[in-house]
Formats: sequence, C-alpha cells, structure tokens
Amino acid sequence: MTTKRKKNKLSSVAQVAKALKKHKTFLLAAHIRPEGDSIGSLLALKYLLGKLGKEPWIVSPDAFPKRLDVMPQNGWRTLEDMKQLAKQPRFDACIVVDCPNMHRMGKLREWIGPETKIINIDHHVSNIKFGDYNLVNDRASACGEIIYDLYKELHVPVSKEAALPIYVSISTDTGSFRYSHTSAKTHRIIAELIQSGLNSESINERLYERSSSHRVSLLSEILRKINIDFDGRVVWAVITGKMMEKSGTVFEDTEGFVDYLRAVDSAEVSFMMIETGRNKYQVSFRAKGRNDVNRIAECLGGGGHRKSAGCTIEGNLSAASQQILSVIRKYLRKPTFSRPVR
Ligand SMILES: [Mn+2]
Repeated sequence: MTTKRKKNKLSSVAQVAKALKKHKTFLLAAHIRPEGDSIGSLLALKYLLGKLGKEPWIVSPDAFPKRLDVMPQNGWRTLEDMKQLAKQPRFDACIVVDCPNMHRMGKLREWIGPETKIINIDHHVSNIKFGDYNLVNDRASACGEIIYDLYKELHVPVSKEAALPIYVSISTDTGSFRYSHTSAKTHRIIAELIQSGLNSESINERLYERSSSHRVSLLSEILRKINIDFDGRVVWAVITGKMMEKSGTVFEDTEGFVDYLRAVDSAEVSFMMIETGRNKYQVSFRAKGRNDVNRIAECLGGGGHRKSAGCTIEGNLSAASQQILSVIRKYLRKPTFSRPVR
C-alpha cells in the first residue's frame, strides 16, 4: 500500500514543519503499548497542530495507561472509540512517532490509505525510514526532543500544557536523564521547561513513586529468580503470565523492571522476557558500557537503540531463552562489536 512512497530519504525539521502547515487533518499515531515518549510526543504534537489551526486526532490501539495519568487523557481515542463515531474522518496525513517501522503501529496501519502522507518522526537507530517524510534523528534522547525542535521551527511558544508532555517524554525515555543521548541540549530543553513554570518534582513523584503493592510484590518475585550467566556479564529474568495473574498485575505494571537487571554491577547485557501469550514473549534488552543491544534485537527480528531495544519471540520458554542467549554469546565474544563511545 505504500509502494509509491519515496522511502529512505531523511527530512529536515524545516521540511516537516512545512508539511505540517500544508495539511489540515492529521492522524497522530505511535506504537502498540505506548509509553511515556510516545504519549508525551503525541500530546505535544496535538497542541502544536491545534495552535496552527489544524485538526489533529490521536488514535491508539491501546487505552491510555494509568501510570501516565500525570498527563491529560482528553482527546485520546482508541480504535474502539473510532468505531463508535457516526462519521469517520479522512486524514490528509499521518504522523507516526517513536516507531522504527510501520509494523509497530499494530492495527492502526490499516487506517493509512495510499493517499495519506506519512510523516515519520523517530529517534530509533533501527528506523527504516518508511514515510514520505522521515524526521529521524538517532541522536535525540526522545521523540519529545524532536517535537520541541518543531515548536522552535514554527515559532510556537512552548505553553505550560505542552511543557508537561515534552518533559514526560524526555524524562521517561532517558531514565530520568541517565542514559546515552542525554545531551547538553536535552538539559537545556528541560531548563527552559522548568523556567516556564513546570513543576518537575511533583511530576516525578507522580511518574516514579506510585508503584502499587501488586507491582512491588511481582518485582520481589522476579528479583528472587534472576539468572546470571556468562560470568555475570548477562543478567536476565522471566515474567510469566501466571506470575502476573498471581500478583494481580498486567503487562504495563512491568514497565521499568528490566532496569533492575541492568543495575547489577557486572551486567553488560540484561534482558527481561515477558509472556504476552501462549509461547509468546516480549523481550526488553538493556546494555551498559560499549555493548549494542540493537544488534542483538535485530538478529531476533526486533530493534531499538544501542542501549535499549526489544523484540518478540515465539517458542517455549527454554527454547526461546536459549535462542536469545546464543545471539548474545555471539556478540559478547566479538570485541569488534563495540563501537567507540561518543
Ligand atoms: Mn522513544
């Protein structure tokens, strides 16, 4: 359906700003199971397009996650909500954020007709530049940072309502300004948001200090069952559907758990396998130092960033985990695999 698109061509912030001015009705989309960067970027884009007098529609295959309710949910539509509408909107353009490929959009892909322009805004190194416009900057700490660039390019002041989602986007995707690609520019953007009145302390409290007792009890079970391999260089764990059921948790409650594995001092590569269906696992990878988990995830049909990536894998637990470990073994052994730290 997208055969006529000029793929693989990068676009500048100015070119995408021009495209935003050109069109009227926009579908704003992110990946399935959206997290802080996706949702923050979608909301900040929605305010930006509103200021330009456009008609933005955020549509997601998923409901708004409760743990991100520090951000407003009004205007968030699920595919189910869209089905209830008497008249379906026609979109001139679709802005896809935080998606390395269109597959990550899930069922939302079906909403993009051949005449709909695709504006791909992303910071994944694995992005395949699938859009008519590809504003892909793998140096950006979060998509929210690229949306901020669009505000500047279009001379739209970052209002208080836009500052909040931009902050959430950057804060969550950088692990509170700890991970790679957290740059001087990242901190300058945050300084500007705080200067304009954003209360980062209360936002952080609502984002990071509200684990339910169910989540904590699931975490305690996982931490008792971590696997340490390759002389401590690889640390991994599994969350089964049964464990979630027993603790009264759901998939979104597991967000951030992989970072506890990464925090083990000897861990160079860590991964968490989360059972999402029968013999189906969502795998999150994290790397420390010079390791590149994007490569590992790509070998398994996924992708992401150098320090944080993911894939889905099918098969029974022992076969699936062995498959992952064998790919990791391959990359951990190759010294040429590491690239110099920028
Ligand atoms: Mn992101």
